[in-house]
Amino acid sequence: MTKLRKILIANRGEIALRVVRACAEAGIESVAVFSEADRTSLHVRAADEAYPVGPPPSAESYLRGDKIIETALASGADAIHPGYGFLAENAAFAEKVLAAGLTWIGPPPNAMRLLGDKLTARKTVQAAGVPVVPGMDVALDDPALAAEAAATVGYPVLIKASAGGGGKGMRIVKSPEELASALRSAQSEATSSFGKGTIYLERYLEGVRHVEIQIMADEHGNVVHLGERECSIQRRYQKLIEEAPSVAVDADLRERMGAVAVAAARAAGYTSAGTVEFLLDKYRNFYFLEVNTRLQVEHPVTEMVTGLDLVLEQFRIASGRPMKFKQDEVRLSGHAIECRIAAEDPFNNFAPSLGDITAMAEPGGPGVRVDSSIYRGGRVSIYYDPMLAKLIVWAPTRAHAILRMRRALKEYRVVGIQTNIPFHLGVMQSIDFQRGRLDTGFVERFLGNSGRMQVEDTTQVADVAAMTAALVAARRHMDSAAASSNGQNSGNGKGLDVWRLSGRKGALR
Ligand code: MV4
Repeated sequence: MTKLRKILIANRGEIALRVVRACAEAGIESVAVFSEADRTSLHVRAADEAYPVGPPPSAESYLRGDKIIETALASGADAIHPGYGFLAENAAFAEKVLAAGLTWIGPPPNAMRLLGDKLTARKTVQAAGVPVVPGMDVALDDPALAAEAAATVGYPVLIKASAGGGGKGMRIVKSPEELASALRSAQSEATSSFGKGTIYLERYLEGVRHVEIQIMADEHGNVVHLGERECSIQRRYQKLIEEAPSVAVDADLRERMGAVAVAAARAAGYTSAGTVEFLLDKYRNFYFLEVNTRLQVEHPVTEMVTGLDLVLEQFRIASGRPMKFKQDEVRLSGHAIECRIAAEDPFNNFAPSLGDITAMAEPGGPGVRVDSSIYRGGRVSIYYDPMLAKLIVWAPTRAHAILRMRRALKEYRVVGIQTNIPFHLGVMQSIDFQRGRLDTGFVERFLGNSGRMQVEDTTQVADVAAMTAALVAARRHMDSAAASSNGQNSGNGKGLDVWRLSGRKGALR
């Protein structure tokens, strides 16, 4: 057992702050690292110590493993937490951390290798009896072989990069004619993104749900699952909304999927937090997709329904202690939803929105959690991911959680840049979402042919009309009040209204 005294967090943004907070609660000192663009960031201000690691581009700062390990050693840290993204799933980096005599707060590098490569993961879990999406367990280097594989699997097929992530190198192929060019472009995208062009092929399943199981394993042979997250609401393979539990999963299915996820983790000698992704069809058949060997963006929804703190559990596991709980002690309670708030304009094809945040108000109140990295005066730059914050709500029921999310989204104000908050409000108001009718086609159906949020949305027209009417009324009222009383409170009650309305006008901006 190694007691953790000081942890360096090799990340930025909300997840760096999230880990700093866990350190503070565990009585562990925290060390932040930052690029030149992040000098005034919240994670830097919140950590006990902070050190620069390079210029804004992540390749010259947050991806500089050597510099980060050097900083950890110089600061006297005894462990590194990678957050998600950047170096989190880099087995070679994890090995270097260990070789430097530091504790790696993540899975063993071998397990990361075994499960991080999707083709290897498919083979590994299949050997453990896990059902996988119909496909071919061979790398597709030869186009003739690929055509044969696709014909055997049946169209439509989905080409995937073995080193994949974020949808890079993924191509849907609907007919044999499209295969050759899709193979070439997938291969070159995989090579440029991952430095490895290995691709493989699966049957492309449609009308299914994306459901993932959170697992947690310690060094004492305890492997547990913490239930599922429904993640079908994605755009361009990026998740937008996640919830726990899934309306499509009952106790029996949860137990079966959980057991399979645990078997996959055991087969790889996994420890720490991880996620096993599945597709779930309407007949309740489920198929293994891939394993994410890290703490995920959406981990808070699992925390809200289990009452556990996954980062604190990661600390326990990394220090060699057994987990605090056994499978039969994991209890799910209520419902949690997460909306990823991003600097993207939903009325303009989700174009990135850059600039300075000139004003901001975050929601609060019962059942609301905001894991955010933004602040007034902060800047959204081209250098990093557009995700600004995660808005997470918990309520006893799903219906209440949806109402709570709508309320919280309306409280959220970000001035200076565009955000996707209107998209989230639209989804919370959609009948399909409210009924839990979710599948991988949800976002496409919701946005329609244009791929954009439609301003014609009835509730929005009503909102805009109401706001315009209020502004016009306020302006008229002030003009007439100014004419009759010179803008002073004349004591006839009219003046008070002027100030109230002008205050409201200010708040509407
Ligand atoms: C699939 C799939 C259908 N068939 N694989 C998306 C992200 C990645 N982690 C896995 N993903 C998918 N893999 C096969 N063989 C459907 C998805 C998928 C999806 C696809 C298109 C549009 C939205 C989606 C949402 C979730 C998952």
